[in-house]
Amino acid sequence: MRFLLVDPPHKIWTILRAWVPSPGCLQLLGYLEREGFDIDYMDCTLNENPWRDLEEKVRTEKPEVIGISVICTAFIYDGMNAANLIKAVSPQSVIIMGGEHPSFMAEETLRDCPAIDYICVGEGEVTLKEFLRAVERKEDLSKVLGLAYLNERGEFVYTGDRPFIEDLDTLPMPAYHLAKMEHPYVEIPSEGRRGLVVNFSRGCTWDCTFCSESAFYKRTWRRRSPKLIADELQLLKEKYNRDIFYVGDNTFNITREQGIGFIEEMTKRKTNQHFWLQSRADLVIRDEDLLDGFREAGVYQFMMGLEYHADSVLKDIRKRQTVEQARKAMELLKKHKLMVMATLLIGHWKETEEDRKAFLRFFRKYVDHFGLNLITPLPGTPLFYQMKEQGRIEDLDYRDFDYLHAIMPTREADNLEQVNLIYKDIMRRYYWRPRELLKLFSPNPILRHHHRYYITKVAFNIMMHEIFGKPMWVQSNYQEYKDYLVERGEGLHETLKALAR
Ligand code: B12
Ligand code: SF4
Repeated sequence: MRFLLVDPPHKIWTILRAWVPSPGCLQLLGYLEREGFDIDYMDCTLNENPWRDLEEKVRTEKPEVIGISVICTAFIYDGMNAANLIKAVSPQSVIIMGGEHPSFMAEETLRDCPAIDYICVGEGEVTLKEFLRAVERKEDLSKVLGLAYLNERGEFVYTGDRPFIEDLDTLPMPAYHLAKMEHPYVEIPSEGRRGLVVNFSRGCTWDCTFCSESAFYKRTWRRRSPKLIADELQLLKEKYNRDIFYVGDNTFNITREQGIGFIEEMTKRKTNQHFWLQSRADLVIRDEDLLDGFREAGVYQFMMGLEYHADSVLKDIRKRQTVEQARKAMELLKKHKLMVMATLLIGHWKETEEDRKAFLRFFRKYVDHFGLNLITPLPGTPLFYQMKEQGRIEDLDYRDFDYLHAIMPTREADNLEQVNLIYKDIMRRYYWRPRELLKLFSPNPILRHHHRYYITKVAFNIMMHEIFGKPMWVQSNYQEYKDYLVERGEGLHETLKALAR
């Protein structure tokens, strides 16, 4: 039985301009391959004609089961469009969708898009394996944990929680050999041509109200052991020439042992690779004695979710961290010659212009890489339910749930356009300062490269767009699904057009 895993066509994020094979998809594929399944993978964003190539492949190969991966809310309509197209050209293929958003919003997704037959709720490996076996043997799917579907009467069925895999070390290496690792889009332009995103752990033990990751993994954390992490990184260096990584783990060093093990392995292997890790201020402080070791092991930057400069807001979003800790962590990183990336959240209900001035004053003193976001009530998070109850969610177009679009007004800015302008204004005030522009000539090559990329490519493009109406950057092979349907013409397209999102 043939299984095709599809990462649907997406518009690449204008800010990052990076595309990488999804670590979750590669992990699923590696697992299924080891279990002996006949698998195939299509990362459509990288295809010359993303929608056409997807349609052609499904039409000619008609795989029995097709999986669609939707890793974030902003991608859900791409996933639904792919499901509709697939169902139209191969009605006999069974479609299963997985990922965070469909897991949290399973019933809504199934009702909005009847082309999707099943949703895998939660972690995918074991559920998908059991699902494929059950489909192959025509067994009762209601016995497979972690599945959601609509039964013959149209009632929503959830088969129950799938327990998490206890030990991530039991998973095989992600299937890099099935990814288009040589494709020119597979890079992280802000970090370098040989950049890649990797992922070695799942979840987080904190419970910030806006965080979908901690909600998805129910406030648990599991990790691969440092030896296997180092094996993967070494493979990526030797076989794929990758040497700079955004490590997607939400909180890399939840335990000190993980950090110590990583430092020992990477120092021993001398692969000369560079890492951007994510952590929390309190953990950076706790591990101060390890910071030199991290740097010597190749870490060049810590990204911390510092969010805001006021303890009252940090308390509201349940950050369980203080402004003083944020300051101390940033100072320590500087002291140990590590770059500081802060992810920050603005657009809080009670926020005022005075707050934003103080916010900028506080963060611009230390931050090398300014990760400004608008607070977003991602489906599945406590914030989503809180805001829904209070009727504050004004934009329900999931495409906008990418932290760059205002979804909720604030007490002061009562329409979303105003909130969007506030965001742009802070970005402008942050980047167009002499001190920031000087970083274009920084002696630190990573910082210099990063700023040249952001200022000369991203910020310049945005400025030209806003002043002269020049188009915003988009990948050259990008095609809106609706445009594809028009181009495609003939019989099916009217039905599909009516369903298109
Ligand atoms: C890699 C990555 C990317 C890549 C995307 C690569 C790709 N091909 O999709 C890049 C760098 C491009 C990216 C961009 C963005 N990302 Co991103 N990204 C990640 C990251 C770091 C890793 C995802 C991953 O592989 N995780 C590991 C695996 C194990 O988890 P998983 O993907 O959930 O997969 C498991 C299950 O969901 C399930 N599953 C998944 N698919 C399928 C399919 C089937 C058929 C089945 C059965 C099961 C199944 O099984 C998998 C294995 O158990 C996560 C953070 C994280 N730690 O997860 C953020 C994350 C997914 N990104 C996020 C966001 C918001 C974005 C952006 C929208 C904006 C931003 N600020 O980054 C942009 C997208 C805009 C755009 N147009 O490009 C959020 C999503 C939040 C949400 N709920 O919407 C996350 C969680 C980060 C965060 N905490 O904020 N991202
Ligand atoms: S610390 Fe980070 S990963 Fe953990 S719950 Fe908070 S936002 Fe999510």
